[in-house]
Amino acid sequence: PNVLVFDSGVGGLTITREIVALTPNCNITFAADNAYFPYGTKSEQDLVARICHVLQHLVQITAADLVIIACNSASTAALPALRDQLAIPVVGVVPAIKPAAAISASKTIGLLATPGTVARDYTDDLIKQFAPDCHVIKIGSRRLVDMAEAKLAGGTVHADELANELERFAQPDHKTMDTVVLACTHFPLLQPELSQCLPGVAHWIDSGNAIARRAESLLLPIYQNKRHSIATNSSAPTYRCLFTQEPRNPMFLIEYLSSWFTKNWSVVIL
Ligand code: DGN
Repeated sequence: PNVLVFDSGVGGLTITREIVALTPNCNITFAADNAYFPYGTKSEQDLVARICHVLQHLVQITAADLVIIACNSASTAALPALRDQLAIPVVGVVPAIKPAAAISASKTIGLLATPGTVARDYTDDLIKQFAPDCHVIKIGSRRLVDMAEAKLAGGTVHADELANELERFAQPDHKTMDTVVLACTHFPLLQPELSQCLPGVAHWIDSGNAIARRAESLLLPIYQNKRHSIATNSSAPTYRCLFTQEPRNPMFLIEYLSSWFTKNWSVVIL
């Protein structure tokens, strides 16, 4: 099977990593629409138009059997439109409020996302549905996305800049916050730095593993149809990254990917 994982930037790689770990025999294309980066500050209307247009093309050229929208900003805006448009299953990544509410002992949860995701009704509905008994402190940050992008282009994450962005979480009345939802796929890339900055947070929740399990369950019937075994695939799977414009430091990115994956990734600019 061919799996397409999509984001506006390198954040979707955190979801890709979990998918490769769980279903290593799929052909994986990670596609970043970096020519239209960042999605996190665009209007819902612009995102729906752009994502539907790009995905139509990407699904065709990759012969995808399954697409994963590995971006909370895109998923909370465009999932219904994409599901209407595409004939293949579409998995979205949305804030993991439910597991966070279940694990938080203090019932004070931080939600770290892009400004778009934080402001969307979709996110408020998730909170109402899954965390009605929790106090949810939201931070919408575009800067953290840039910091994650810079890190994967070889840059340094500065602790004081990170602390500045997280200042809202440091208010005295937020001392009881024990759980933070990483509701942007870029943010697990900053996990070590975030933990250092907020040592009091016991649980950092991202959607990677849950999404990979959902993808696996949708892929099983596709494997069966294609007469492949999910455990052993005779032909070696291919892994590649597509970008809609040249990434900032492709050599560093390839090196970074080789620290995650045993197999080599090819990088293609569309
Ligand atoms: N990775 C995206 C998300 O999960 O919301 C954000 C990327 C962006 O364009 N800001």
